[in-house]
Amino acid sequence: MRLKQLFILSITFCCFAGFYMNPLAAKQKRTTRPNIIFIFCDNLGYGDIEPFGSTLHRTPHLNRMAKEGRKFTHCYSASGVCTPSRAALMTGCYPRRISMTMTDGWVLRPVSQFGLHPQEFTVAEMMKKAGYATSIFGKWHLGDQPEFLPNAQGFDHFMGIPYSDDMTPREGTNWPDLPLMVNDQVIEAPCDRDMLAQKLTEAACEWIVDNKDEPFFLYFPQCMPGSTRTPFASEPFRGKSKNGPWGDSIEEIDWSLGEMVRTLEENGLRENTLIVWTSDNGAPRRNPVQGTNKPLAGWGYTTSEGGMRVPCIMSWPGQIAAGSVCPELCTMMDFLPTFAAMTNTPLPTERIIDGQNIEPLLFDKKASTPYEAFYYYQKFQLQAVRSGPWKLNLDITLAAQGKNGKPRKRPASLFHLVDDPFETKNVVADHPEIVARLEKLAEKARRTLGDANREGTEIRPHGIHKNPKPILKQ
Ligand SMILES: [Ca+2]
Repeated sequence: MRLKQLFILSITFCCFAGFYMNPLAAKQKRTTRPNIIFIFCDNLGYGDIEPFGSTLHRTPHLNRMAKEGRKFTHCYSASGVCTPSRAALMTGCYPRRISMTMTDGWVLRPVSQFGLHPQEFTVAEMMKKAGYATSIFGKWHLGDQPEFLPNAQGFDHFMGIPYSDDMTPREGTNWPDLPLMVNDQVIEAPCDRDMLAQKLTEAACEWIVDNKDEPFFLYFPQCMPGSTRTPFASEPFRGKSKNGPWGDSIEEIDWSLGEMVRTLEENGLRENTLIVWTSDNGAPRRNPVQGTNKPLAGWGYTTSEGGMRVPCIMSWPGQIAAGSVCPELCTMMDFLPTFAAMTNTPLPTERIIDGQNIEPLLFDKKASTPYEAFYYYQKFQLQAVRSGPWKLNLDITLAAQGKNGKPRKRPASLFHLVDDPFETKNVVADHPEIVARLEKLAEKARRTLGDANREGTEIRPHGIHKNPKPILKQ
């Protein structure tokens, strides 16, 4: 009898101890096989959606996602422009490390001889190794020759456009009609850009249903709001927002998220799916103004905060705390190592991966950033460094911009990004010791990753394809 009482007592104690010592024990156990949907918008600004302060665009599905998930308010793209930012997401590396910072200019052009090196290890290849079905629906932009396209970089299935939506035939080029592709076949050229979001969303939802019995990784790089002056949207959204074509396209992107969530729910997959929603770089400067990066300063295509800090929301019911905010620094390079950790998949050891495992930032409210420093590169040039709340814009000469542009000297400036998010107070003269510390961190990056007119010691090449051919409809 006493023994039985003791037994019950100890069981009770263990339960309580377990409950109090490990809050996660009360939740459902986290699987190492979650489905992952990664939605990546093009040029959508920090302040362009309601959860990040927009009062112009209606984004009900993102509002719900933020309410049920976690907002990351200091999440950085590794570049202010498309190709390098996507290269960083795919490889977990600074674009400079894999020589994807400057290939044809700012970004890859159609019929380019350059592309993401086929020997780079992509997040899709990692997910394949973990036993996942993989797909991409949307804009690729890491090379348009066969060995650079998604099917050669770890994706079982590809539907979308090989580069930006504004890269259509123009004088003096051999650029083909913008192709809509399914794997290596062109199914439509020129592609009807108004219908892109609709068609890709519908196909992605079908793919989810077809692959519901195995773990899947679905990468959805939305083509919009994209790079044209008049972003595209289908008829139900065209002319409906309060912000012209820019707003219409964002409201359609929000609808697209809603369709994917609905498909997950209808198939009993929502509890087992992590959704990440973010953008590849900030909204570019336009006249009249289209997108906004408020409350951050600066525009897309630059190393300003508005150019590289992006809205990011993650949601996984029962696992990620609902309605929470993570103000810790994380980057687009972190998803490869994080998904690897989440699925217990070993990463290659023979190469440097710059990203960090940010699993703690997803699941533990008290976790802090693993970064000592984050580096802002523009093409080859290191332009700024962040450590803790401090951003140091380096004392440099900026390359010439535009037709009649001249190189421009830019003196150093220092901002406290938490106390002064809009960067109104340059305190470079007040904190020589912080400047010196950040300068030292910058030098560390210059040595290994390089800088303008300086070769890094630890960089890898991009791919080259001699005699590139345009992608044509057969
Ligand atoms: Ca972009």
